[in-house]
Amino acid sequence: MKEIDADIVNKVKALRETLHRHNYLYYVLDNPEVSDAEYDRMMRELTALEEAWPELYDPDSPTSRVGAPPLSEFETIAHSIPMLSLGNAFTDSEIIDFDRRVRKILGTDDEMLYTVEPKLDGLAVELVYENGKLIVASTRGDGINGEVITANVRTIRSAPLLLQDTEKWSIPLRLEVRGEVFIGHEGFRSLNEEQLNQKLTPFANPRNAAAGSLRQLDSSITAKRPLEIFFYGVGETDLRLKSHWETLQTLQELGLRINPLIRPEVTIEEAVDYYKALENKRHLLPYDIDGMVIKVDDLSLQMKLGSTSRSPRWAIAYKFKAMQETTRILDIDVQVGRTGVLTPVAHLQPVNVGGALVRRATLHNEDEIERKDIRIGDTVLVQRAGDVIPEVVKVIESKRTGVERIFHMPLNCPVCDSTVIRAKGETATRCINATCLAQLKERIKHFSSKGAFDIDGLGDKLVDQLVDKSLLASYADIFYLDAVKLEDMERMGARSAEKLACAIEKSKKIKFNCFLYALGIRHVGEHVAKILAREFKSLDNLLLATTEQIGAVEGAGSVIAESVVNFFKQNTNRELISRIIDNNVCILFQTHEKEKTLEDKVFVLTGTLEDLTRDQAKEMIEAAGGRVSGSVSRKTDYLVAGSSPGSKLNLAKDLDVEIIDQATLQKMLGM
Ligand code: 9MJ
Repeated sequence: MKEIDADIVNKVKALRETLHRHNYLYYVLDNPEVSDAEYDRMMRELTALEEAWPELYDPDSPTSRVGAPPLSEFETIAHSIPMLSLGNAFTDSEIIDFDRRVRKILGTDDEMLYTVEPKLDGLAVELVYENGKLIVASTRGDGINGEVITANVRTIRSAPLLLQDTEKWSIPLRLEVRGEVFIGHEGFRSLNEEQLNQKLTPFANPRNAAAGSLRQLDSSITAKRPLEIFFYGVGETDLRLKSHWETLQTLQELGLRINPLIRPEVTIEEAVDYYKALENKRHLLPYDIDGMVIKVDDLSLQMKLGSTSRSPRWAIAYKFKAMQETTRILDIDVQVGRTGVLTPVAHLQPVNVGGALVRRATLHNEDEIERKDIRIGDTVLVQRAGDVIPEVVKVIESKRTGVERIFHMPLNCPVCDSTVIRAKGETATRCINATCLAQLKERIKHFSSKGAFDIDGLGDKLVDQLVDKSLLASYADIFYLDAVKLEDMERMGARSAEKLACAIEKSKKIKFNCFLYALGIRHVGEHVAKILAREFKSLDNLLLATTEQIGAVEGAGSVIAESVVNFFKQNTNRELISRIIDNNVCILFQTHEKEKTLEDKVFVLTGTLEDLTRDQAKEMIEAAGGRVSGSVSRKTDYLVAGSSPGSKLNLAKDLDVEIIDQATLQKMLGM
């Protein structure tokens, strides 16, 4: 037998202690001190050591536990079938290994078929329905026993109190369903706004907000929280089911919402491809996902595969790269934005967060720095969410050494040196010097950005140069630049000058909403610009509109209305607009609403269409008033089938859903 090295014994002991502490901080206090990635790394290291040295087995090791201990305030209930957590994978080769393992256990060389699902970053729950009625709901707890949170779950709109009676499925006598409770981005934003209004600490992320909301002892508080649920599996049930996909379809039929991005019948290679597609799409989703779950589809094979003490052998979570990491703040400086707002920015010890090197993070404003007690030299948790600027989530106070320095907002603008002001009741500190070059540069960058004039090649560095050399004194001057003037700039050859001049010329045809957004009117972002463009249809109409008329538009309101009217009232702004239009900028106004020919019709897409991507088809259907759903049900009006259709085609045939091809769809769209 191998002799165990004392270093290994100590390492295992230290990892267990650390992980126990982090479990407590995460699950009980909802106040984690390390990133999930760091936690996962430690857990994997401990698991590997324990596997290599079985003599070190300890039933109390953090690896022997499925989840959190139940909270004492709630009653507990035993799950009929343990709610296991999923094993994790982080690379393609670990997924290929998973597939190999599955086939080895099953003793087959045949290709396996899997169902793939986005992995929601929320809290696992189990709901028990008897005779179609929700009777009890519980958290996963430690996997064996969960906390009873029925009253709280009853407040979640997407968790039905009664199952749907369908022709196809008679209501099961007993059904235990499992799913993930979460809070979406929009709900999270408004919840935190409300927390701040009430002078309460905002939640660090949607997951913490969902956890805090679900574990409220007073369910009237939970009722005010924007909790949602997607279902993804069953516990004990008397439904006779053959496959996981059939399970999900059945849940859907019974009125239990499943995620529309779930895909059935994929090979392991297709699963890996779908993971990449999901990772790219991740930031566009209205809720957080932290990976993709791959599940063996055939339930009899799932049974054969069984589980380890920790997780099922028939499923694996392919995690995305972590979006949170810890690092140190080296310094804090201040940036001036296009509206003169001073934003403190942290310079970080560079750190890889979810595959991108992060060097800077926004600290938002003075109040945020004070609230989070962020100091120069602090070790902090940084977070990146999609395309959003990285931000500091919290300070790791235990890493403080005493040399950290408190940051103070400057009294003067760091660019033009004029005195800055912070109005009463506002969080923002502003430079109000209208001729401040920092503001001008930012306004021009906004004007030429995507979603506005979208001028290819007019990058930030070039704008800085053009302003510094007095070639741009306003955004209207862009249209008075030419290749000759541009060629004089640093790192600008004749060809790139010519290309940029062409891009400027091309940008002169602009949709009204993009034009409005480009002007940089306070409170008029892309969304509001679209609303205003749709409502007022032309620039003249909007110029003539009163505060009341604009304020009455749904989605606008008095703050926006006042800002728009004030903007157009100022002569300098009117002159800018005239100079833009005088130089042949052509604003494209939408003259008539597209006919909503497919109003309320539900479409499902399957297979590869001839020359449309699914996203293009979806956009066209939605523009005509239709809806695109991810799965076929009785509510589906049309299944659009391309080549190599999936199982949706058979289901559509079973349910008598009309099946059409791309050409028919295009005809319906009047193309
Ligand atoms: C999440 N979190 O979205 C499972 N999950 O299946 C999905 N979790 C799961 N499936 C078995 N989609 C255990 C956990």
